[in-house]
Amino acid sequence: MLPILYSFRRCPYAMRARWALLEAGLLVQWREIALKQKPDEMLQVSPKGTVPVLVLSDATVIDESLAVMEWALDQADPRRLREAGDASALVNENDGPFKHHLDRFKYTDRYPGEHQDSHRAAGLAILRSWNQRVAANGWLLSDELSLADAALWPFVRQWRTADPQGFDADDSLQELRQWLNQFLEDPRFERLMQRADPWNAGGHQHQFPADAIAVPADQPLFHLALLDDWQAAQASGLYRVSTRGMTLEQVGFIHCSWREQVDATYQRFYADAGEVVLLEIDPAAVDAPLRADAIPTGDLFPHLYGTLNPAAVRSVAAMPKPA
Ligand SMILES: N[C@@H](CCC(=O)N[C@@H](CS)C(=O)NCC(=O)O)C(=O)O
Repeated sequence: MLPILYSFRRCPYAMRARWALLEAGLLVQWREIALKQKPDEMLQVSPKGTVPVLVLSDATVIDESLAVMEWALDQADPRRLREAGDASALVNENDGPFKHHLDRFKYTDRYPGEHQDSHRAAGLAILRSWNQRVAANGWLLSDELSLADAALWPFVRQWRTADPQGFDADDSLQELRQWLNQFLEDPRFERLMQRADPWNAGGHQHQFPADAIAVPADQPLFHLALLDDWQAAQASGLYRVSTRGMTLEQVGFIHCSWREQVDATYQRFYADAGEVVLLEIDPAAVDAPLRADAIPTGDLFPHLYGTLNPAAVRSVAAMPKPA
């Protein structure tokens, strides 16, 4: 059974959790909630009543967003978000002081006696320190995307939503704006923000992501590989090429096909390549998550969210060169 996710579309904590589920190639039963009318089923498993809440198939309840991210990345971390350094200090700064100032800057009328300007100044001081990090490194922790980046961007987006003109015109936030835009322009963003009516037990049961399905375990998968890459993988024991010229780390998954999709993929991407082999993969033997995701045309393609273990490859055939 798939895990159950209680979520709220615009909640930045739920957004960071969904981002990690997307990264890890996971599918969940998606229960969108209304904050004003939380379902009893959710409150029974997590009486504190905040989203996100993830309920695993063994009934384990994870009801802190960062813990949901950690759990998801334990299943798979193909872009190595957790290898870029320790995210905890930045996450604490975000979830503590930054969120405090963000709420009081954005919703000042809900906090009698608070002054918007002082919270704007304090929030901006934190944003500027993050801007300096991004200007120096490319990302918050290093020159690689990390868990800190994935955990913080929904909150920076919320700040921008509260004051788009101020945020966009501030010279001291230039690099942070570009950093935020990379998330907003990422195809994952649209998937993250899919809509669903609030869940009820008798209604339609959605999955997240809504444009994905589980990969059947009994239908072979195929992957086109350059012969040199495949031979190197046999020597090293791991194959990490996503598609021609792109690594698993760059893309986030290894492209695969079902049998009827192989020829078109070959014609499109490999017809002018050197020696190409067709790997037949047993989906039941891979040791990373599989998810079939819709591409922009709406067609579903199976994706492997981790390295390909050569032991899961059942046969290797040379692809005939086109006549
Ligand atoms: N520390 C929690 C905070 C989650 C949180 O506060 N979520 C908000 C929505 S953004 C919530 O559910 N609030 C409850 C409510 O508004 O009733 C986490 O990281 O998951």
